[in-house]
Amino acid sequence: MWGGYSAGWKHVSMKLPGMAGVPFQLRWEYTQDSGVSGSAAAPAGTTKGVAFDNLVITSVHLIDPPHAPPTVSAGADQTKECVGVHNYVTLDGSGSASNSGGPLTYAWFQGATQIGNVATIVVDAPHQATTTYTLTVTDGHDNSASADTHVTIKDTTPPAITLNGANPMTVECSTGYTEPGATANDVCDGPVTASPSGSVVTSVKGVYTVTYTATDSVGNTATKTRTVNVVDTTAPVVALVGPAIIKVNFGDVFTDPGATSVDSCDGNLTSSIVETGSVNTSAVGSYTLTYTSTDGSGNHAAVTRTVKVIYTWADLQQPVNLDGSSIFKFGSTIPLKFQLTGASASQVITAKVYLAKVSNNVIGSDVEAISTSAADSGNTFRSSGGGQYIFNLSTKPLSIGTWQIRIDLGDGELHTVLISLK
Ligand SMILES: [Ca+2]
Ligand SMILES: [Ca+2]
Repeated sequence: MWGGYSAGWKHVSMKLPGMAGVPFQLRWEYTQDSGVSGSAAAPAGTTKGVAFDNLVITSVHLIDPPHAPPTVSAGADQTKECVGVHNYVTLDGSGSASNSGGPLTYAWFQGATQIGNVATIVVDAPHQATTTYTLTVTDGHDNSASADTHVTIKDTTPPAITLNGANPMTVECSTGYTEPGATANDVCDGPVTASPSGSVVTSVKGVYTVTYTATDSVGNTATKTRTVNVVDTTAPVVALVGPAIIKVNFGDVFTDPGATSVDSCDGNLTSSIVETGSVNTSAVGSYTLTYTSTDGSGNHAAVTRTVKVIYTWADLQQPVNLDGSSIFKFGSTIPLKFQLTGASASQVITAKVYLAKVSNNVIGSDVEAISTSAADSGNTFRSSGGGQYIFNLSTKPLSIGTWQIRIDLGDGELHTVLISLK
């Protein structure tokens, strides 16, 4: 602090940091010299001084000690994951300290713009950037100090994808697939697009994968997949070719017209139809043929056909009119005659006749001749050889009116004719 010596004066320079503009007091003790000529001066200006002549300064006591500058802390640098449009971050300057014992004032800056005036502030930090914030603290003696802190907001999180509809999804073969889509949300960016890729061929059974991709604004990409199972639970459609009931004459060759099968998924399955049952045209009766078709997924369907092997005959012969117009005298005997034809003629069959009253009215118009032969008992026709059969029907047990005559050849066919008794 002794700054020099000139013209018999000891120069004293004093720098008191933090005391700018602050009044202070110096006290000193001195011993008057023998000349008794001491004086003092206090020149204006920032450099205060006193001049003493013939003084010996023995001590200097600072009434207000020098003020050390404050300690500033803007807090540690921070890196935060983006959480949306706003990313609020606390800047904590509370670690700053006034080393002069007085209160601190705070000034936060982003660039040249002041953004806060308290120790701890919350800022909305820019997304996907590193921003520098500066804290300047000033104590009551105009001592100030500044420090920077850095806030980095980054997005390292890909969007989250949510599938619409079921996963896995089941689609019936050949019914079509409507893409149900997906949504995606990014924590930082909000809703983003989820685009599907991959195709579903609904006409072909199988397992398909549709991949949905969503990318946020900084290139974080997410994918999610949907499994689409194209299945076939639908049985083929089997259809008869030709009628469901076919009559074939005894002894004839039966040609099976078959059936067709079309499956909505597997296409034409006609060639793989399995037919069960058979027809023997050498034996009259009803036969069932079953046509079963099974698709590649085990779905099956069947249709059946009835084949009736019947005797061929030349119908009831005269005197019975087939149109129901015959009238016979009540109590007479009616000759019922028929002739088997074709291969049937060689057969010996059991043919029976049945009667049922239809009405008390007479509907016939032609009075027929009657048999003079004895009536047959029972109801079984007699064979007279060569496929010719006869039954002399007694009408004595009957009554006046209209009757239905039913002839049963034993082949399941229903042969009826109406006659009138008068
Ligand atoms: Ca993101
Ligand atoms: Ca099918």
